[in-house]
Amino acid sequence: MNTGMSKQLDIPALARGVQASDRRSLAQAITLVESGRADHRADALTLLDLLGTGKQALRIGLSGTPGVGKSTFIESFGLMLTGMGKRVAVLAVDPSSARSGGSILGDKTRMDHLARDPNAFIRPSPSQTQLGGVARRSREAVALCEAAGFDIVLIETVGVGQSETVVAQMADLFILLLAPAGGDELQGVKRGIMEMADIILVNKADGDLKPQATRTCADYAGALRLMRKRAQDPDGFPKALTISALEAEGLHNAWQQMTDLSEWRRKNGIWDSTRRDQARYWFQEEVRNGLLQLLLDDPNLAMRMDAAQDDVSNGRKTPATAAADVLGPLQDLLKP
Ligand SMILES: Nc1nc2c(ncn2[C@@H]2O[C@H](COP(=O)(O)OP(=O)(O)OP(=O)(O)O)[C@@H](O)[C@H]2O)c(=O)[nH]1
Ligand SMILES: [Mg+2]
Repeated sequence: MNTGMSKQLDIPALARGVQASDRRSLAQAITLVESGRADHRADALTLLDLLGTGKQALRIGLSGTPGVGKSTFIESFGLMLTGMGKRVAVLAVDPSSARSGGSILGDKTRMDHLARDPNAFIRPSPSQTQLGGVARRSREAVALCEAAGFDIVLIETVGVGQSETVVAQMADLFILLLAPAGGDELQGVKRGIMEMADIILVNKADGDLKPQATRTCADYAGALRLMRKRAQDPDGFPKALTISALEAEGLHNAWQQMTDLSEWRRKNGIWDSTRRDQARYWFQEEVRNGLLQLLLDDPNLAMRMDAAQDDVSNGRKTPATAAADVLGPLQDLLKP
């Protein structure tokens, strides 16, 4: 834990620091919500309650497989936004251990200018635990950035499956970054992830790759048109565009599309209803995870779980019967 956190924390002072957009306070507050310690958790809840819900940032989820250009995009897109006078926070959600020290170093150089921009705040991904923990910390970090008055919060994740769902559940817009595809086949993008995307950006539309990027973009635009119409979309969305993060091409258009979409959603009540749905979703997740944790912390139950797992792996019991045996006494407990 950070040096500044060994002492008793002055939570009201920390809250004021965050609201005044003091970077050190914000960094410290994020460290606090990321902490696994029980006393830190209590402080974190107090802090989040003190901050309450204030101004809303535009939360943009961004996903893409390794090497597609996420860091390069965040650097050039982020600089474009700060150049327009916007304040931009960047967070990373990384549930896997896939991110090596190397790519964190890579990020440092790729987001070099943005990292030094006084109107930007970049928070690298915390060391990974299970997805439930990552999701909570990221969601609370987003709330802290909002409380600190950022206009835009970019939430990046490597496309590894589950993490997209987590990011989509805390974002107002979900952007999928893709690279130009090799042949005429669509890249192995899972249908579920395509269905989450509000805007697909085919990156690297520059130099030799440009014709390929244009073709890939047309393929995806076609695929998107075949998908079921969603209630949260105006005509023409979701859509696919080409960009070059490296040459900062197409970024203004991408931003225009994002603002058009989010303004339409605000006007049509979808922005608010989505945030309400998300709040309910996270409440349910917290309760689910909390219940599970309560149970796993109980030494008796842990022993029974171990025994039941042995029975299942040895074929003495079916998974369903073993689970019913473990849960039976709990059901009795909950009976009035
Ligand atoms: N030609 C071209 N290359 C790009 C573009 N954007 C990124 N690249 C290159 O693609 C490589 C990967 O870029 P990154 O931005 O590190 O990709 P990433 O998605 O952040 O990768 P991970 O952090 O490993 O998940 C680098 O060599 C970039 O220079 C682009 O618009 N055009
Ligand atoms: Mg990166």
